[in-house]
Amino acid sequence: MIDTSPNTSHDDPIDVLIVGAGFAGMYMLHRCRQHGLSAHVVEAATDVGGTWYWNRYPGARCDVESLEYSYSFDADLEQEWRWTERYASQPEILSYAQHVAERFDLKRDITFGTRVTAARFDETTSTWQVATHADGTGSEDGGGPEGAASLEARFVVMATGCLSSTNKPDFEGMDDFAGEIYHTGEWPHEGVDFSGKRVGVIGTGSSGIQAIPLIAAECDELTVFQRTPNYSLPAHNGPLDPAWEAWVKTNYPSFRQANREQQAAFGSHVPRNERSALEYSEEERQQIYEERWQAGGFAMTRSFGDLGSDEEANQTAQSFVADKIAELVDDADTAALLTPDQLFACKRMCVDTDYFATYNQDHVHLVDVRSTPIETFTPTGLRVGDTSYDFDIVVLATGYDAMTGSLLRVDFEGRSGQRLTEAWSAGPVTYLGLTVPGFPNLFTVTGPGSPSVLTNMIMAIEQHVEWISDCIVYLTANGLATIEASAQEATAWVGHVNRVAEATLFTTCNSWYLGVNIPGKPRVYMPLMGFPDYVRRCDEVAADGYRTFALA
Ligand code: NA7
Repeated sequence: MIDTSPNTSHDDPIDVLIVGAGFAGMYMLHRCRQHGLSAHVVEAATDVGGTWYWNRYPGARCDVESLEYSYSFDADLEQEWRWTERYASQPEILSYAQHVAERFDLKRDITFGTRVTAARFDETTSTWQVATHADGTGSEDGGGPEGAASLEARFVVMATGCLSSTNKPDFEGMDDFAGEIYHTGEWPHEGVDFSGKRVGVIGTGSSGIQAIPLIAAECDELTVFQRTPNYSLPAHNGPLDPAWEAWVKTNYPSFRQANREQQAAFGSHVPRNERSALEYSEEERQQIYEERWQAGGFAMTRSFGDLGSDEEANQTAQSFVADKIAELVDDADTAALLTPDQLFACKRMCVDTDYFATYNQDHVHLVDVRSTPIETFTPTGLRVGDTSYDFDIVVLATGYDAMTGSLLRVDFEGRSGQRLTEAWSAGPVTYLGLTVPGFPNLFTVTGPGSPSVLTNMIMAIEQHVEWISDCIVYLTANGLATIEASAQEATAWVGHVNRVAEATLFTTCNSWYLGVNIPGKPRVYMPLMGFPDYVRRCDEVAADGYRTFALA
């Protein structure tokens, strides 16, 4: 059984309380130990893995290539771990997370089955007073203890992930539905048996697009409810090419460094063509798109330098994909309904295996719920307009309260009793996406205002964890108790993040980057585009002795 009450003595606060045991929390713990800082992790799940612990739906897979979506901080780990596919599946990524936890003996400092519910900054002691609640899901060895506990820490590091607070639309009548309902982000560990079942899937983002072909392969009837048709590029997944693996492993340090110089911190072997799409003839352009479509994954998004800034250039990518969908989908009406009518790559791009072709199967149906939304669930299914659909299982692939959801779920109370929910009522306010004015000694790994979800997350996590741990070491070595972002710097930072986004076309779509998928959430472009420039800025701030912060 895991100890659930680490260092609760008020005489002896721990240095760093880490919330979350996904890739961010695990590395943060390891790094703290390396620096001789006392640290403890509180994790709601029963094991490590974060997003890869929760997202067990069929087809769940990372769309950054496996040799890149992995830690770079330990050369031996990099060499010894063997990925089997070009794009790793959820079970394999979860095994990798478990391997890392074991290799670095992390679990002895992780309390599982427990949520941080509230945290108050005590201005007299310059520590965080943190409340936790064990929810009874407990540890894997048979259920942890239920109940509340508190602990005290000098620093709190939120490693809660960007896509971890599920969005479950409040459809009328949902409680009356007699069948089963599952959200992709809270998938049952024992799996779901779709054989012989009538299944409805709501949502066609990355999760829906990955799950739909596999659910279709198993069930009797599948009906997909689509509000917005999405762009999806073929993964062309397959067994990992041994020659490519050998090359990468021989050159890992330079390969990682080349990736860190990419806007999205991955894909240095598929460089971005910086020239305008409009500089090419139609035939040349088609050939470039076709090569990149065949290369698979996100390659096509890097076809030309102005797809994100010039509508006419973007239109050429839109037409190319529309033609591909028309080729892949037999029924012209279904193909038309699946064809996106928004800018290419404006919402989060999806990567799929056989998604569009799935609609050629007779038992797979597509229903447009944009013109007529889902009206209500019924005891036997759901109703759209005058049409009722009967289901045994409904899958909610309806996404997340992204980037801020899991941060705001904790009742944070900063200086002078200020609540984070109030401070962020008009949108998240951070400095560097790492710190929040009014909330000293609180750090957010891949927080809003940092490149985070626009990058290879593991690279972004490593950069943040290293910056945060170096900062705590600096403060400790210099006898400083607190670090706090100034309101002025944070306002300027939010302005910078917005200006960078507004220079592109990407603030115009209803994407979760803007928070518009959540009713009432302020419309603010939350992530910052451009990983390498961002890293340079963070490094400059550190090299300058964190002088843009208030240190005391
Ligand atoms: P997404 O990308 O937010 O997709 C959610 C989908 O659910 C999307 O198609 C939504 O339509 C749809 N949705 C949400 N609410 C409703 C309601 N009320 N009615 C009908 N349809 C609805 O989440 P995912 O889990 O697929 O992916 C999240 C990220 O995980 C992904 O981007 C990767 O980074 C990994 P909408 O587009 O809002 O019209």
